[in-house]
Amino acid sequence: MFRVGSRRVQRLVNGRLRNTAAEVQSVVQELNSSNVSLPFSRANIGPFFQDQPRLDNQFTQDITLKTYLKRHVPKQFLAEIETDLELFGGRVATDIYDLSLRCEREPPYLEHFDAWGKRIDCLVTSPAWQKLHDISAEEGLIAIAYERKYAEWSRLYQMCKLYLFFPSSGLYSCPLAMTDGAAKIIESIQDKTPWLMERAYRRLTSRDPSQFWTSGQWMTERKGGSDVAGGTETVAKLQPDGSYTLHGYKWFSSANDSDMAFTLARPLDDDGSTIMGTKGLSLFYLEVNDENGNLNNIEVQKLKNKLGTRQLPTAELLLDGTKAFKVSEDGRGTAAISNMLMLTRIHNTTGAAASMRRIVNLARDYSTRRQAFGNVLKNYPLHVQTLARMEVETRAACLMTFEVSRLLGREDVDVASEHEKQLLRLLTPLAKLYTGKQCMEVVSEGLESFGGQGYIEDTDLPKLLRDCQVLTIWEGTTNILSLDVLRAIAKSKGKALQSFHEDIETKLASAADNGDLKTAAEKVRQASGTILQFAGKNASSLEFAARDFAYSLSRTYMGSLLIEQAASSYASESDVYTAQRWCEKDLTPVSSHFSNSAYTQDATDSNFSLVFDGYLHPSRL
Ligand code: UCC
Repeated sequence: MFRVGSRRVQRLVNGRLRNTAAEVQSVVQELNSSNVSLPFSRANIGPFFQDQPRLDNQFTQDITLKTYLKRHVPKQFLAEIETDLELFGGRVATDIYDLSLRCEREPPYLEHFDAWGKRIDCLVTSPAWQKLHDISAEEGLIAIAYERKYAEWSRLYQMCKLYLFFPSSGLYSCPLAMTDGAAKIIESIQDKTPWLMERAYRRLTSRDPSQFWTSGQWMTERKGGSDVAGGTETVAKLQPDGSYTLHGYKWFSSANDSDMAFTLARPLDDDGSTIMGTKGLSLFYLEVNDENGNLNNIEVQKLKNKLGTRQLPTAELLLDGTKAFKVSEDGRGTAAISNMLMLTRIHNTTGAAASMRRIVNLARDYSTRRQAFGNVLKNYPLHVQTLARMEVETRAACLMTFEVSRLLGREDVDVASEHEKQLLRLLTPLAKLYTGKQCMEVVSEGLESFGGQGYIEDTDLPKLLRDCQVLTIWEGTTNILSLDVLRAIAKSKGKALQSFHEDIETKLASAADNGDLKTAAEKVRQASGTILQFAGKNASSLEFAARDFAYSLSRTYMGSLLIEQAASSYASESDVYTAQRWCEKDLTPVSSHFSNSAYTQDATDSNFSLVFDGYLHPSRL
């Protein structure tokens, strides 16, 4: 019990006394001799008392993932896949998680020169980062998708494993995303460049750490990353042996400890000129080091100082005669690299869903441990309501991730119908853009649920938020991807949208006999109809509405996925509840904003006036 022995002591405790050292000493002596028991004396402080959140097996507790797999993977494959995911779900909560923490604490750095002044541009990475390279190979994180041991379900299995990996990967998931994309490109062009199968594909898809290669994707140049056609300055000079040398500056090159890269450049004509725009771009394959281990005429100018993903080396690279090989037809560079973009966008989606799942798991566990106002957090309905809203978002993002992966698996082995291919093309940017935004919201809310501890670096929680911010940016920002959604619809002459609508109808049909899902299903059906109608009537002004349009498609499709899962025989009551809660949202913000005249010329003008109201440089407007 806190009992104060004398007025002098009381004043000292209250901190009002300006003591000399001698006075303090005498007070302390008085305290020691007066049997006073103070709570923060060294003897009484005791062990620290906040119980920290625990990471349990990340597969075993994932109801949404387990149910989805049961619904889709045939029995002859399911047991093996589940066994491996369960083992891996344990590792990502233990040894792999520990490696990821080490990567955060030992970020990569660059040694430009050796002790004798020779330029070496040596990238130094943590031993933990290198260990994650080996684990990635051994666990088959790329190989699984290309071995195709589980037929079309191989891709889903691989993505589920990557989903478990992402928040414990120390961002090694970034090189894996690009490696996967590179393998997909090489596979798609193997008829024309069979030598790349032996040279690179074999290594990208290896399970042997000593053979396993990772790949970079160097697209972004000094003028920016979105407008690739306008920003690519790199030129390619033909050499007598048929190879090229590349000359350019790559501005944002992630995981630059990779072994190879795909990049875009403009081949020089005989007279030294190039073709501008998309039509001038070709795709090139290069290896980062030559046969002696020296950089392939690449200078690493600097490592980027980033908000997050600090575990991951990201560099500015000067290509100064880098030997490379053209692997697309002239002018087909953007189209050829889009196979890679599609994969990295799906990886991005997986990372977003995984980050949400991780923070929700941690926040849930913490709510059973943390006491406040005399009770455990889990007993406060307001707190649980907040967690429930996060859980609904997370389940929707997860189902979107799994569904896109499943469709990709069908495309991989050439069993996807035309309708499914169009759907995959449309869903890929939708999934990437929408889950990126959801992730920021849920992870931020998740940190808040830890109170001040969520803001403290030592808890390893803040990095979750820092690392998520990039998911809305790289591989295409939200607006760029919203425009890509329109590109997918236009390229298919509207068939992609029709496939979307039909697929939703099929999903809703599975819930036709379920009274609990009736209202939700009706809402999704109406939303899908509204979207079709809106696109039909406003085709010419869709660009104004692109973001809201993309959000509408995403929310509506996620609604249908949640309903389909909730209607399955493996579903729990919470699946039904999730679908009901989701469908209470405004599923079609594009229609609501349209009603408010948000896409008119007047609104555009007002937006401009609003944004620049008070701007101090009118001459720039
Ligand atoms: O590189 C980066 C960082 C690497 C780190 C990776 C980590 C991943 C982590 C995952 C988490 C673990 S970031 C930079 C990434 N850059 C982008 O994402 C580019 C963003 N910009 C775009 O997406 C633009 O929309 C562009 C570049 C595609 C627009 O270019 P254009 O020149 O205007 O494109 P066009 O003319 O519309 O299309 C050219 C061709 C067309 O083919 P054809 O002629 O056959 O019709 C298009 O259909 O490319 C085709 N195409 C596509 N095909 C364009 N986009 C796509 C697509 N998404 N899918 C299929």
